[in-house]
Amino acid sequence: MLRPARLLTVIMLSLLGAGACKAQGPEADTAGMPAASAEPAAPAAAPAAAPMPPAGPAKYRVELTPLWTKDGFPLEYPAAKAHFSGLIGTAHDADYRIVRDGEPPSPGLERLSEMGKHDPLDAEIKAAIAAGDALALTESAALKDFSQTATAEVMVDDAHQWVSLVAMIAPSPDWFAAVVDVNLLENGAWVASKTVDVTAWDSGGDDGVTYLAADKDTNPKKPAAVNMSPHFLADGRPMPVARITFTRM
Ligand SMILES: [Ca+2]
Ligand SMILES: [Ca+2]
Repeated sequence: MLRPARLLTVIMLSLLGAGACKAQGPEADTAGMPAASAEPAAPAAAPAAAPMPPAGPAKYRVELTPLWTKDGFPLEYPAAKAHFSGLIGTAHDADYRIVRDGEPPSPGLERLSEMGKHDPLDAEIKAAIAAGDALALTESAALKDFSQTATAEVMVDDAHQWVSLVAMIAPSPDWFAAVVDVNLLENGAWVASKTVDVTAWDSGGDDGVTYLAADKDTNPKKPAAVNMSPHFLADGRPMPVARITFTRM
């Protein structure tokens, strides 16, 4: 049984509903329809989902905070020399990747991972920019004082929403820190900020197995992969070597 107040509400809503139908009925019935059409009336089209408006270009501040310290990574930690090379990377589409898991490194990624040099990875990124697959080159200075952070800026737009950044873990045979395909577009809008773990990778360009191993070039190149060397594992799982925070500018 409906209580009187509730019953009254139901009646009023019914009347309002009927009024609304009446008000829009004639328009809806005749709009664009021949009066004597023999065709059955087309069912009312569901409102089309509004196309997502473009998010437009955006710029982010990139800040890398190192976690690769002697306390966290005690195995053979090269304390006297430990540093990250300058970050290098770009925002890109699905056709360009700086790092492809399971595929051999480009010459630029191999040299970055072994020597920390941005050349020729910067040229590879510029070629991707020229091809329309990447947006702009991002670089930072090297980070040698781990009480500090490394900073840079990265541009993104609708056609290049994935951000990948790499830096050499130095000294090392061919190990590098990377964030791969970070998506800063959520629900059609650029996030205000996002913090992601930075993972240690092995580029597959050198066979050394310790930080200070002598050069041992790998030929043919091995597939790049997350670094499963014991230097970076805790309980069998890779530990983040840094964190990167993206903050919209
Ligand atoms: Ca290697
Ligand atoms: Ca090599």
